[in-house]
Amino acid sequence: MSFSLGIDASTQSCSGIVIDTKAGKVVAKCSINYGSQLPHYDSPYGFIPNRPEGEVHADPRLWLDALEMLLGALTERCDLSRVAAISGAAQQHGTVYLNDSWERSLASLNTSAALSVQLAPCLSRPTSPIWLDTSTATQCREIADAMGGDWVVCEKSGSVPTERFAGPQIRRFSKTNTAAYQSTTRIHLISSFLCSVLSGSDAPIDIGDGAGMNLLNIKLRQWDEKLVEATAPDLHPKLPEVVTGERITGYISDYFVKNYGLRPGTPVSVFTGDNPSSLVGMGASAPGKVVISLGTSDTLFSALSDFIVDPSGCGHVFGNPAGGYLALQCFANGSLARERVKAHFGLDWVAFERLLARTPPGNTGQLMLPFFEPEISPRLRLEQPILKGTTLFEEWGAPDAAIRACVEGQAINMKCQTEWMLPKPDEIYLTGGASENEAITQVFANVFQAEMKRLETADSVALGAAMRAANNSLGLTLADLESAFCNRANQRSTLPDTSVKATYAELEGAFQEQLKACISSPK
Ligand code: XUL
Repeated sequence: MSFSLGIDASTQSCSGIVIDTKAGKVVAKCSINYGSQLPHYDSPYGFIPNRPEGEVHADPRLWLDALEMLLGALTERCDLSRVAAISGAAQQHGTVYLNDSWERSLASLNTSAALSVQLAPCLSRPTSPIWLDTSTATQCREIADAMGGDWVVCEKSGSVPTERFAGPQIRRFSKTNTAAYQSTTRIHLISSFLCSVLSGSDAPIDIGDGAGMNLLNIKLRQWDEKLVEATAPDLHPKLPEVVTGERITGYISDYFVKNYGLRPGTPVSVFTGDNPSSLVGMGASAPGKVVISLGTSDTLFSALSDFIVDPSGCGHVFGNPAGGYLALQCFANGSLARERVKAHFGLDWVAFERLLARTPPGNTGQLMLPFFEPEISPRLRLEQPILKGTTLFEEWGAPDAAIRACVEGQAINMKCQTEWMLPKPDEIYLTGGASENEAITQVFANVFQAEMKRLETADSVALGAAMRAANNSLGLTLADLESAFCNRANQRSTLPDTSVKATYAELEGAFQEQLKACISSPK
């Protein structure tokens, strides 16, 4: 038995990968897109659009249906009874609120009804705030005040109180819907919620994802009593246990044995967040390597051996599932912004890439602050992106220049915001859906003036989960798994064009000036 299954429940889709650890091969992979394959949830990008006050919520039943569709699709591609280890990862920060029927329901699932139907009555809050939610500025301030300031919270939890993080979200719920909060007996992250469902019993939270809550003392690896108290009343008993990444949380629930042919007794390892999982899947869990992931959110992250913090307060330190820390910067305007520009001009990805490739690096000085959604790095809420250049360009009349300005703006902003983390890297590992796009990859190589290396698969989150499961349950080391699945020899590499270095230094200066003007005079 050498197969390992990794699951990635991300913002817009749920993906899975099955690896054969003996043969060193990917056996099957598949992805379910929430918007197109579960359209009745009215969540085209994986969340419910147009909620008030910066709220961004998703329906947890959507994740359950997608998980079932994914496993169904995988049974058509491989024999799931050969899977001997399972783990997973989910978009970070989102919280799921459950009542006292939760554990009973998990233990007594009926194999002939959908999970989404059977577990719906356990939800004490019908929808879950996710990482795009920016509704908790007041609660962040209140938590900081109660703790003695932002930096006290940051020193303990690895981040200043942050709007999308679980703690401020829980506080807001406890204030705005006190009765429902009181009837909540368990609050899970999306990762630990799905891990519980797979293992048929209430699962712990791992330190990788748990660090994205403003509740954990990241150095002591346990809930911080003061933070927990400052967040909401009677919160401690509602939180699951915190564990490190090597914990087996249980064995596959009978529901999945009967419905999807998984083998009884298959161990399930604690789930983690998508970014910590991607760190493992990229073969970058040892310090010294930098990963950029171009997904719904764009992120840049790197394993750290020592605890450091971002002086701007926008960056984060999480736990590394392989031990030590993980420094991360998240950009809300990742794929969502690229998709908005693409949709604005009615293009597909092929045309987007063609137009991007035919425009010159530096875009003849035309630039965009590409923030459609409230941005978190830096914190900035624009009504629409800011464009600076010719009149035609500023009026959105030049599709090719607008596309280049969007991607260059994303890359330049990422470079500027992450300088606290590391000295200039010479090579960067690139992953996520948009890393498949050659023209986008070239822009990132040129802006960072660094070689971009990509694995054969862009599914590093699901791969990282499968590798972690194999490490925990099949007696394989992460180093062995890395050499089999993150094979450097098969990496595709994109070199920077050194002749455009000065062009980008100039554009970066102009970009910074525009940014400063917006931050000092917010709209
Ligand atoms: C990280 C973050 C996002 C989500 C969704 O802090 O908010 O990257 O994990 O991918």
